[in-house]
Amino acid sequence: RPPRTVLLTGAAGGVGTLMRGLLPAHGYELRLLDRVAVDPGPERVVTADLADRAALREAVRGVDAVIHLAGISVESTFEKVLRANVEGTYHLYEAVRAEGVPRVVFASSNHAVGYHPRPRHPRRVPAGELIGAGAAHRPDTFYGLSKCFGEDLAQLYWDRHGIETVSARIGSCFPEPTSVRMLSLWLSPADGARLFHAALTAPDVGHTVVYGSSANTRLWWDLGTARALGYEPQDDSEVYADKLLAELGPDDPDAPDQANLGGPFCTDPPIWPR
Ligand code: NAI
Ligand code: 15L
Repeated sequence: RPPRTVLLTGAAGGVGTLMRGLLPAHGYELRLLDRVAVDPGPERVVTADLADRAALREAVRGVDAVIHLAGISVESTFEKVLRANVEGTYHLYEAVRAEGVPRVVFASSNHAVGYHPRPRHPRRVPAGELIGAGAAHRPDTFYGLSKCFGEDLAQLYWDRHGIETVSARIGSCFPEPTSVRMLSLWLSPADGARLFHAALTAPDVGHTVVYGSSANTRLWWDLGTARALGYEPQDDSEVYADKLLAELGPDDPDAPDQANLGGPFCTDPPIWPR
């Protein structure tokens, strides 16, 4: 039967709040988990940290799938990333395994492959030059490294335990693109919900890696594996291009903070221990 009850972790965050609003129209009954309080609503809510194994077991009990968004979502100290994204994602998968949940959709990130040079075309990139889902991990931060770990953890739990995952390397999921780089990465909230719906319902995904973006004219990566799940993006960031380019000017593919997929994550002062 198609999945119906879905646990949304990280439900209080930006993407979680957007998906909480949009996924019920695709037929889902959501359960929400976050370590901070979520705005009250009709859903069952679990306020717990990913370190709380007992709470995770209870939260996933009886759901058809989990959309795993919870965690640190930008660069941070190694210790914080380790705790929330590495250990936290492991605890989530252990709960999923113990309770027999068949599928997870994992919010990976473009920063798992952030040090790949970006295509240099100023606008439409020829299909043959798009970055593929098989691109090697090239994390640009401890944060990106934790997403590489999450993808590998998902592969292990598929190979060892038969738990399916779609790892979605999300570009930038916000109501609107706000930088020239985001013209290439943008995942509109409505397309985000379409992508999660496809990832929840496609048959036999095993562990599949997809990029999460809208059908942007300036896309840098190949949406082929996402489309193969049934994802049909409807939006294109190009409608924002004139305004953003007039305000900000074109990006320079030779500038160190714009030369790679991960953009400024590749050059932001890292949070190394002293
Ligand atoms: P966010 O930072 O707004 O939300 C993350 C949520 O996770 C927060 O509500 C936070 O309280 C919760 N959380 C953090 N650590 C936790 C823990 N230990 N236990 C329980 N809850 C915890 O991030 P956003 O933008 O909503 O992103 C959601 C997910 O998607 C993240 O995993 C992020 O890495 C990923 N992603 C987001 C992108 C975007 O464009 N927004 C792009 C690529 C990936
Ligand atoms: C991410 O992985 C972050 O979670 C999000 O906040 C954005 O920074 C996004 O990548 C991006 O690259 O724009």
